[in-house]
Amino acid sequence: MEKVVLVTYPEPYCIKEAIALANSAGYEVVRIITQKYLRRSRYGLGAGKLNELVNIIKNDKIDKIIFDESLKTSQAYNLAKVLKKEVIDREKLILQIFNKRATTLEAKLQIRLAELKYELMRAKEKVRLEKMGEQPGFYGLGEYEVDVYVNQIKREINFLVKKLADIRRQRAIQRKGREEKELPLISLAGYTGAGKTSLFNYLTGEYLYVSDQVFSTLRTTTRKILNEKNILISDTVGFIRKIPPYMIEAFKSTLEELRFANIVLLVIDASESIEEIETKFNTSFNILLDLEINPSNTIVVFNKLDLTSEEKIKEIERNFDNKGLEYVFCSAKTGLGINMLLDKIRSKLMEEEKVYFLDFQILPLISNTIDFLKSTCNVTIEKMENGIRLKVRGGKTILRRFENQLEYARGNLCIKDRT
Ligand SMILES: Nc1nc2c(ncn2[C@@H]2O[C@H](COP(=O)(O)OP(=O)(O)OP(=O)(O)O)[C@@H](O)[C@H]2O)c(=O)[nH]1
Ligand SMILES: [Mg+2]
Repeated sequence: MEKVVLVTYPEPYCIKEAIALANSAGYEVVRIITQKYLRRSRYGLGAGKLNELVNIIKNDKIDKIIFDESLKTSQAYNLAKVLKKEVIDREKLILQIFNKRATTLEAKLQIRLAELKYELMRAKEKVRLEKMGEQPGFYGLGEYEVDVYVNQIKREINFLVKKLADIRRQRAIQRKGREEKELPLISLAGYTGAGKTSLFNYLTGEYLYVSDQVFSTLRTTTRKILNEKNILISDTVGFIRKIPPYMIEAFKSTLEELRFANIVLLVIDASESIEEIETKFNTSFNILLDLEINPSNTIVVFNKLDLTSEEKIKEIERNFDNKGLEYVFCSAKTGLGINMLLDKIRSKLMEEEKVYFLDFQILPLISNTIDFLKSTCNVTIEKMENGIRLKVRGGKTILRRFENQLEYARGNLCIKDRT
């Protein structure tokens, strides 16, 4: 294993995550340097810390430096010049992990695409620095060659985008087949290490790879939930803080499955500190919103209940009660709480959303029924020219009952009109 110095932020969860990332990429962290602000213009870090780093490299056997933040080309170059060691920034580190884990063609293409985008952003600057003769590599490139180099990257990007679109289309066809059979789909989402795959394995009887390294899962797998009539569940790749937007874009097709799910289970590791739970919840929830997933189709699953104290559970409940989201506690390891989760899934699947147009004439006949709907379902009312538009989200049985009563009332109205 290559030995590295890790430069990161002083917050415990940042340190923990950065070490996990470094280990997943196959590095051994032998020293850690922290600084509150890592985006200084010349070196990312300040002069004092840079000195500390120089001394560590002088005295210890260090192969590389991992910098837990995105570095501009000029910063990476300045650092490499002073330290005489390769510096890997956070983006590159994540790419290396993705590269190690990728097994499917799609995952490999997505990673190549992300790499090219990383490269494209830095290409011009790199060529400029190399032309100044200060960095070895492809020196002597003229303006013309720079264009050739940049165009080459762009061409490969276009090719990959098309190829990935093909693969996505293929998947959409498969998905359509599933939709036509109307099989409800549940998708697992959440921070890496939350226990999505463990939960998937518990619910399906599968044996997918589970580990405490980051990004254990790099592709979507879909199976039937055991003992349920045709409910499908998908395991997906994990989220992480501060993934650069261009990478999210590259991985979108893997996460895309989430958009077509009837229910998204947002899995959170409840055994971590409240601070960490909040941060990870916010990160994951924002990604779901980015993917245009409706919060009312989401169930937050606090996993690792077996490692969570009574006190912690109460604290989490206090924090989440006012968020207006459904949540449940369980353990993918012991199975505790899983029945409750399945109950929630079943009753959510029973829900649907419908819109009714009711003219003013009919309203007095069904006002009690509407009051009942308001007390049990999610109802929005919009006034129209000659009636109201009623949007209702709720249990299927309640909606059917309402429709029957509506039909009955309309029937009565017809009889009254005729007499
Ligand atoms: N004690 C305990 N450990 C759990 C539980 N669920 C998962 N784990 C452990 O947590 C670690 C991460 O589990 P995974 O299922 O791989 O997590 P993941 O969310 O799929 O992670 P990525 O695939 O990296 O996104 C593993 O070491 C699991 O054994 C649980 O309920 N209790
Ligand atoms: Mg997983």
